[in-house]
Amino acid sequence: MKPDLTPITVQTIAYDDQEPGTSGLRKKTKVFIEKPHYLENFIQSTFDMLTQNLFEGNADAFKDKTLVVGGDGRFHNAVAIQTIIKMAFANGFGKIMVAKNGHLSTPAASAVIRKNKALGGFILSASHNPGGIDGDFGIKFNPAAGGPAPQSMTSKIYELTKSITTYLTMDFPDVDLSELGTFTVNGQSVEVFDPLTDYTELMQKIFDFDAIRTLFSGVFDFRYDALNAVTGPYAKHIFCDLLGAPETSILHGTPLEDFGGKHPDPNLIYAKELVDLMYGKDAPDFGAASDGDGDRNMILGRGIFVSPGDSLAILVNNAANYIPSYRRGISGVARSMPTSAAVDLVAKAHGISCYETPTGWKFFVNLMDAGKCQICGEESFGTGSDHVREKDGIWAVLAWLNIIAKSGKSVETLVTEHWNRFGRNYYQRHDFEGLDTAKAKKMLDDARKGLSQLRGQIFAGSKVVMADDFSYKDPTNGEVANNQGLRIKLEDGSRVICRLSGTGTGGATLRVYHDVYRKDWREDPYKVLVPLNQTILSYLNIATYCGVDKPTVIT
Ligand code: G16
Repeated sequence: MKPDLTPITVQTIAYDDQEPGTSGLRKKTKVFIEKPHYLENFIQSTFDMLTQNLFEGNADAFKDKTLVVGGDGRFHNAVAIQTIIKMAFANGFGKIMVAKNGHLSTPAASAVIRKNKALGGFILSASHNPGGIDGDFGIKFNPAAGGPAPQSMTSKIYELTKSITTYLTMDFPDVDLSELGTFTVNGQSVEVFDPLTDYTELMQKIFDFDAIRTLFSGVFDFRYDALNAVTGPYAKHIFCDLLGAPETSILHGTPLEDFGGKHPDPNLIYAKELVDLMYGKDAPDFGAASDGDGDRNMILGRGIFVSPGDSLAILVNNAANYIPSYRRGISGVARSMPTSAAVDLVAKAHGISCYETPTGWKFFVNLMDAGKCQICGEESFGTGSDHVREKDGIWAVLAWLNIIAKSGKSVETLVTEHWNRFGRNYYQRHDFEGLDTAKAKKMLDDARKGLSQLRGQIFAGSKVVMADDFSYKDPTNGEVANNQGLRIKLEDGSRVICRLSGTGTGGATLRVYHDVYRKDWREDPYKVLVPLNQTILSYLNIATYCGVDKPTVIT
């Protein structure tokens, strides 16, 4: 029986809380399930934003356009994907490309959008946030360049969600996503594609697979923890099938709807099993982990954790020497403002530009499109390059493996050689989760007011040379982003930064970032950071404002 492809107009009510945060719309899963048409409103508003922003309101604009759809496999993905397929059909998309089983990592989505010249794609994920009915769900739209939607798009989507009254859909049976294939009706098609193909091809172009294969064929002991999230199949295919690592090197490699109860965040707290292994007796040579949607990474050597800021700096310093795709040198680098300034020193030594942007990968995208930066990174365990327009967990792991394979050096040697040459940025982020939003905002507002008086004063034993609320002017289009975090810079090169997270789903999360620079790196990291930590907490007066004085998570 032919499906009925008549668009149906459904009446809906608008919500006022659909403003995308640092990376898309993230809410408790129950919000998406229990609030009528919550997901549909966001999708229709995105389609309407596209027709208004790009096609002057032309309703036929999507006829020859492709939309990519996939997600990290978390609970509610399957339902949401079928909703999007029907709405995209009703809104006239010529082709809808859906990943097999709906599983598509964020960097792979970026690769697929770019390779297929799609108008964009929806990625269903709340990234590193826990999943399941009591966890989080999320949706983000990436336009044609393959990166996160810029502010001009997300604010328009938000505006439209506040006044939406109807959306379009169709009534046809769910598409079977378990088999590859294409189904076409009246010139519109749904293609179920293999999510590994385009991404793997790209990795093979960038890295020296032969060198890594040789490394794996020896005694090198490798572990990768996919944390029951989307990268499991990518890791098995790339590290095991193509590079020869044993299957046992992949931990938690099967994507599960609730991540097996895990918090799919690759850091020292949530990837504890891997961390214990890497610090234990007979530890492997190399360990890595990735998050829910595969864009974050954590790198460990035997008994050593590589902080994201150091990882970025070390990759930039070594890429041209060892990784085929970067052999002509790196055109420029970027880091988010709270990320440790370790990469700045490397950029200076290499004579390349280094950009400091607000938190959010979307700020790197314009720089990459303009050819101003090639490798970027964030303290939140994100590293990537201009091969796609998202951060990329498996890319970072392959980059480290490629450097290790070609240099013959261990993780520990690469890190300590780096510190010997450049000095060390001792770095820690303290998160205070679940704060009352109004109280946390008031605390930062009051702290902001005092910043101008801090200049010249002694703070944690060093003179304050700069204290402000970070503003960023995009060098490619002049767009300004204000209020991106309070930062205090000291004469000895150290910095402390405070901002509220834009990815949480319950209350406010205060993030306090400590970045202490020492030329001699042999000091105890915890002792080095204590004075700065104590001074900033008393400056914020967090105990009085928020009733807490200890972070919930330290990374
Ligand atoms: C997202 C963004 C990143 C950002 C991170 C943390 O990552 O893509 O650019 O650094 O959130 O943001 P916040 O400090 O506001 O919580 P992901 O991996 O969650 O998509």
